[in-house]
Amino acid sequence: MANETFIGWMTSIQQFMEQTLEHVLPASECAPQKLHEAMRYATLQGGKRVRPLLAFAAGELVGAAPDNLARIAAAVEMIHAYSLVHDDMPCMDDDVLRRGKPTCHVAYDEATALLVGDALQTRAFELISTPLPGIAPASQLEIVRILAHASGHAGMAGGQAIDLASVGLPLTLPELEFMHMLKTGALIRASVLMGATAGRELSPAEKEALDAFAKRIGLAFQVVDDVLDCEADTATLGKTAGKDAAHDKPTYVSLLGLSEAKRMAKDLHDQAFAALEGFGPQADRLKQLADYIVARSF
Ligand code: GRG
Repeated sequence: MANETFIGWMTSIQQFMEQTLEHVLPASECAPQKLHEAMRYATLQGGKRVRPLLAFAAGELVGAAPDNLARIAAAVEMIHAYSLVHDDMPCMDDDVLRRGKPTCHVAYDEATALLVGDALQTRAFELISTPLPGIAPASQLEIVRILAHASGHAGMAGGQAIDLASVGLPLTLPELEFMHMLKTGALIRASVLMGATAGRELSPAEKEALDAFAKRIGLAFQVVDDVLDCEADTATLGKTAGKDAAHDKPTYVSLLGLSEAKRMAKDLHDQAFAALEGFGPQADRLKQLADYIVARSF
């Protein structure tokens, strides 16, 4: 795949992910039909699949098997999809539009949306705890641990708790960064680290370099998200634009202003690139993804 253009590579991974998710999600014809249909509604045919792409790009760096990466990537995407379903519920962000269509609790109902999140989360862990051919049990256990840590109180759920408690509060830049490192950054970082744990053993220095890349790019993703919330329209984003300001949420734009926030995204992108220097062309896919994450328009 090394000589493929980035767009060609991205499209082929996105298609592979769609097929994988189709396959690992429960069939909507099987009982309980409503839950299964809603799980598929919330996960299939939507989203950029940034986390799977990161897992694949990191996995390619270590020569991981595509079928194992597909399962790892499906698991992280299902955790992400669950987080969006719960985040959109009236008890949290209370939104009606996600990925260009009605949010899960609007299309179904609140109880179903709650269960969709629960069931996507447990299915994700089932997927990566079923033996992954060619991966040593200790490495597989580490993959499970990485995802559990990134999803829970010390990662995404913890970040969401801080976010909910921060509405209307004047957060400092370090406080905002801490929240986003957990809420959005943890799962992005985990995507890279899980992909990288599915192949050849990395040296401690290589692991550190990939981790530095993953942390910077996770934060850059959020800074760009804040900029887009301010600059892009609802139709382009496929979710309600301008919500952060409307809800008096602290963001990189509200703290730094638009041009400084853009400069911060570029600085984080450059730092992410610098972290990969030691890998040479092997890390080109990750660099191309970093370019995409920072330059994206939705
Ligand atoms: C409910 C435990 C729990 C956590 C929710 C991720 C999250 C935490 C909330 C989402 C709120 C939000 C819009 C955060 C900004 C960054 C972000 C995660 C954007 C959505 O991710 P994308 O752009 O979405 O990768 P797609 O649809 O492309 O997959």
